[in-house]
Amino acid sequence: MTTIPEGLPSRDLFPERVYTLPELRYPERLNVGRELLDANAEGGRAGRPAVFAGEQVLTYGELQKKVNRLGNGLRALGLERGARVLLRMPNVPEFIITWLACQKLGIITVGTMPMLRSRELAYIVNDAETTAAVVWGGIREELEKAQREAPSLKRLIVAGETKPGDVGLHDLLDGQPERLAAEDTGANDVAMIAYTSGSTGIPKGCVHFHNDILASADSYARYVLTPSEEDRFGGHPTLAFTFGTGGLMVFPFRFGAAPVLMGPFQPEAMLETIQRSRLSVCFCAPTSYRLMLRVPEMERRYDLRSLRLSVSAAEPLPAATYEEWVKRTGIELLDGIGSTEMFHIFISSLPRRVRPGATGVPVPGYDCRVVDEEGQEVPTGTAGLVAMKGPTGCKYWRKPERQAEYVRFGGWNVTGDVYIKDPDGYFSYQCRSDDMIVSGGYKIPGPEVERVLDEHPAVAESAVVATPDATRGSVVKAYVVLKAGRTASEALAAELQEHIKRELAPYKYPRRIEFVEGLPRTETGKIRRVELRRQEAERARGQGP
Ligand code: 3UK
Repeated sequence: MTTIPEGLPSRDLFPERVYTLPELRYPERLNVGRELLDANAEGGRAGRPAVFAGEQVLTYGELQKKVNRLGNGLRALGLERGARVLLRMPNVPEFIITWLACQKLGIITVGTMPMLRSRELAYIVNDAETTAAVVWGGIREELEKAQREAPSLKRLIVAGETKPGDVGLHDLLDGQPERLAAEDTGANDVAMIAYTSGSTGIPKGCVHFHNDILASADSYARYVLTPSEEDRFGGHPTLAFTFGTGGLMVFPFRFGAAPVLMGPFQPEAMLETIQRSRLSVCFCAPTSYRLMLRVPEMERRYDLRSLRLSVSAAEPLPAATYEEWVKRTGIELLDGIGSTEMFHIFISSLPRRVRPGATGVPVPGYDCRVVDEEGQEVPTGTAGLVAMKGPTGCKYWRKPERQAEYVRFGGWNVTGDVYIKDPDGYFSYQCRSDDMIVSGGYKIPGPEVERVLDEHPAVAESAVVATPDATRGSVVKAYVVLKAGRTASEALAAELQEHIKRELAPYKYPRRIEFVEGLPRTETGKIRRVELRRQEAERARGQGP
């Protein structure tokens, strides 16, 4: 019998984790850092490439030395097993080095999206009680601001550009020994906490154990992507988002392959990287595939023949985007739905068995069904909540009340997505069952944007919903009621947009704003967002006012 670590839900709220594939039988003692790094460096791959970034290539041997030296440096600072360390970095090798060093030491990594603002960061620091952070020099400011409201964060280690007086990541490595034995962690010890703001805007930390992280590689990646050490994995999800943690770090390392790190998404830059770095597996949100397809003559201007698979996740992939990509590039595009709670993809299209418009079938190792509100399976062809069980599952950090919403019906995970299963076993996404807005793969909680809009002195109240958009799938739309004496104008709309970009991660800002006299409400006074969503959908179809 294993004990449940501190910060985790009680046993009755735990997801049922099932290990049906032979590769998922992990030993009781397991360290994900050892499995992903030392197993390669000491298993005959020391000279093989491990990380590509611009002109830089690190072999597994070189990567291991850096990781070990940093691990020894972190230990010298007094950071030990069980400590929580926040990571705030773009997709640079330093992110990977820090993540692996922490894993080898049994330190819990808390990755954060580079776009987060100070109030969002302060919440995470306080909730996870992170005592140290490794921050990229260029994006340190918001974290330094957050420190004022988050006293547990005592120590910043600065990577990239440093200032006098900083503890620099590279100084920490200096003079440290190149050997470091991985801690003897348990398979069910906490390895990382990934934050998601979900539908309400109160962020939730999703805990993943050492075995969860490997399980995603040994189910989804192993069976759907069938990787080899020759593969080069690339794409734009940030390493802190589990879509990127898996696709650009865990999956390549599990199979002795290498990630290709690149800057923020730009369609031409992405196409050029595919060609120059000979990517073989590419991870992007559908919006990015649509933007690449807009580059004139993209399939003739860029040599994309190295790509054997492209993966689309984080938002629904319409049949039209799938068909245009496959027709013009000749490369297979696999849709997959994943979540921060489940770590990675649990329903996916399979190569040569794609049904355009459907997400796909349960990933080997996962059992998925469509259920009603009581957890009863609904007949095929009927819409309901998608529920899943597999080797990974939702474990919220210190949020027992939210845990009960995600893990239901005796251990099934429920993401809040409405699906239809057809008689052939294909699952098709329909919509979200809550107020989460999905735009260009980003998740934006409507209520959070409302709360911050309402802080503006001109705003009496607001309602924020998704509205259909040809490029981004959906965009954020705010209905705003102004305070008496304030007049609607384009300048005020722009000011409200700036206010959101300043206070929250900029991708959350409402691209559309409509000033209205009042908001539709229920008899009990709740805003009827569902009404506004319907209005937006009707207008998009050209039927509305
Ligand atoms: C939505 C999709 C339709 C869906 C993620 C791959 O997106 C990821 O994690 P998040 O926690 O959001 C989860 C929610 O996003 N979604 C994701 N993929 C699809 N909807 N079709 C899809 N293919 O609402 C889901 O509940 O940000 C994706 C791998 C790891 C991830 N964390």
